[in-house]
Amino acid sequence: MVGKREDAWKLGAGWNDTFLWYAKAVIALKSRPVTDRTSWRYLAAMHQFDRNLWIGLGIIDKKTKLPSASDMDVAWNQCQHSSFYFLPWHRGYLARFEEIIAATIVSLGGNAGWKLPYWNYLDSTNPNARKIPEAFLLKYLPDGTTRNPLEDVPRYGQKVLGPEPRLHIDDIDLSAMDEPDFTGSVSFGGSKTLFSNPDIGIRGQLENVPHGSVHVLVGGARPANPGDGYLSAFETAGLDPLFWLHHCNIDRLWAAWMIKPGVNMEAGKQWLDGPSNRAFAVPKADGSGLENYTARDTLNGGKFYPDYDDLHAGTGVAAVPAGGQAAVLVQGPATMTEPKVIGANGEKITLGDAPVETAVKIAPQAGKAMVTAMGPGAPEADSGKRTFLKLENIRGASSAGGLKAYVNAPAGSEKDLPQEYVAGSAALFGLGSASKVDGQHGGNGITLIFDISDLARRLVDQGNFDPSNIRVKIVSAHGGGSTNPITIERVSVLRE
Ligand SMILES: [Cu+2]
Repeated sequence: MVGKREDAWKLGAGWNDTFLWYAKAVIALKSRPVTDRTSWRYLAAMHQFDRNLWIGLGIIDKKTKLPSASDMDVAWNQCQHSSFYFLPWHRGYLARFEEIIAATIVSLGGNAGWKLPYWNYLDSTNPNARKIPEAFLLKYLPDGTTRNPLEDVPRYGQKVLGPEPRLHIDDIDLSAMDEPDFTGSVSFGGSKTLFSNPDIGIRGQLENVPHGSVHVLVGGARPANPGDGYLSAFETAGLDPLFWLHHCNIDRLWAAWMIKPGVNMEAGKQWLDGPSNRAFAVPKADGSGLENYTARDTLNGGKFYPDYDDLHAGTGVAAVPAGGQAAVLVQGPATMTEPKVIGANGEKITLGDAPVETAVKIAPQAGKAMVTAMGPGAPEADSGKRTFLKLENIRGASSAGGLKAYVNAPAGSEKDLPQEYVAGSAALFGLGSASKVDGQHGGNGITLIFDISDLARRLVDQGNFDPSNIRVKIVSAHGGGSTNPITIERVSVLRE
């Protein structure tokens, strides 16, 4: 036990001290009533709560006494997704969770200073990196009779992370780390929004991959209703002890991105002091009340600023050579101009098991300008411009699905569609929650943006790019229990 958060795979095989104490603390938190702010279920409901779903899954029953209405209004259903608040909200949530676990370990007779480990799945130097850490797969604690709470949770997906063709989800990677801007519709951290629960903005690239992918790849689904594994849905994700290690790595990727040369961090008051329409809240570490925080509290010098043992392994961020200059954090307006819609398809589309094709039409003048700008001998000034495919307001009932989009691919069934035409693929983590219509909101669903700059240039070079007829083919799969189709309100092409 040290003062920094460490790589889960470097703590020792099987039942190392960190995981054994974590397991004991989880058992203690699970035994607390849901009205207790330091209980396992209260903490998970802060992410998202659905009473009927929880009753259906046996997490509570119809008679379970819930916290007061004011407690639930302030602290439950807070998770921030599709927003530039995604990273800071989760950072505060993780930090307080870690403190509660650490305090519980002390009360059970363990040492002070327990730190949340991170699951460093993209560390290419570790052959085990993509495997779920061992302690989360063992059925019993070392005594051989106590059920292991780190394993005893519905997971129907992968035990070793990789592509999932059945769900049309490509392999996870670190491409999000290349986004220079924290904020924007195409960005590292997400678009500028108010309190984003339910989802109201556009997901940052990190929130999509690896974040959303790992949720769905591990959570998976079973053929039943409700069928999503706990990690696959907002309402149950926090009930899986692995959730916290996954998010710890996402949080570390943010910390690593911050030391990359040239990145452009958000510095506006709406982000630093927001959201203005509803404050973030966590329980006090002893559960005696609630306490507010802002994104500012999650930055260097703030009460929730984390300390990691390493920001280089598995982050793609190079270490500064000895004697070299560390990057200086830039704070200011985004470096990228917001891309503009230059063409869209005509109608809402409904996805099924077979690929669905829709045509995006760009007006003649804009189309001609685009092809000229991208083609051979293109004007220098245009070479850095990016082109995007936007899938707007994707809606569906299950969260454990995925989709993949192709541009101008040849005719054929999905297995014949070559990878070279892929515009992007994504897990649809939280789709069910984001699509829900209730009294207060209409359910915007999820909006995804894929960078198709290279693909579009290649298609122009091949003479396979008619701006008046860009053929977008989309395949999708939803979780086991749902029979409702996935729909997409509009498909558009954007240019910087
Ligand atoms: Cu998450």
